[in-house]
Amino acid sequence: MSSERRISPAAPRERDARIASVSRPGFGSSSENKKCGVPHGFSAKVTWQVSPPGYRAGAMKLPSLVLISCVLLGSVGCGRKETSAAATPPPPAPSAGPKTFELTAGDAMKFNLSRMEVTAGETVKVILTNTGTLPRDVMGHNWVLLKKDASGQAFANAAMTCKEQDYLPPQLADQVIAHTRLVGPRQTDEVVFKAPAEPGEYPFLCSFPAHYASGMKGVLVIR
Ligand SMILES: [Cu+2]
Repeated sequence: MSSERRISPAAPRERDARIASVSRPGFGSSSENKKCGVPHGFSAKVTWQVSPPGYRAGAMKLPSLVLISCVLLGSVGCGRKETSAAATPPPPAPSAGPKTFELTAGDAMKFNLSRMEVTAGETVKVILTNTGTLPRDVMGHNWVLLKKDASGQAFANAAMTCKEQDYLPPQLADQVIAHTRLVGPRQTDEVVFKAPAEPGEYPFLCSFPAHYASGMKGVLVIR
């Protein structure tokens, strides 16, 4: 039996080189911003790992079958059969990709999702599309996932003076688990990362000035 689960493919458009860069040279731009502390080096901490497919092992669905067999056979050796059957899990569906979330944000300064749930260690893809019309300089959006204990408010505050770094404060780079680029109207960016192993609620936000205060935030729940 093969799994029917499919993840709708992300729009193929504009997917080009976005995932790839581990440390995007364009991140802070070439000019230095003294107000923002150490230039560059921000994205060096961000991991863009992709774990092999099938990371999340499927739960066994065999016991009920084994039970039925036991009843029919009415014999003694069933315990051992169950053990051997359970030792060979079904192969993971080869088509299973990362768990994908399609985020949108427009001129109203809201994400369409404020809560996302994933499994610990799962590969996650977040696609952010700016559906607005205002210029990137006045209404850009990004998606930044922080560590569990990080403060979204503190990150947003620090980001305000980091225009040259697309509002990603280098001094708080170690609080960032993953992020997209800052996208302007009708632009899309996406990021693939491995969900943290520790369950809990991880804050995410848009770090463009004043957007956090306007409610561009949420939580990624790790189960
Ligand atoms: Cu925003």
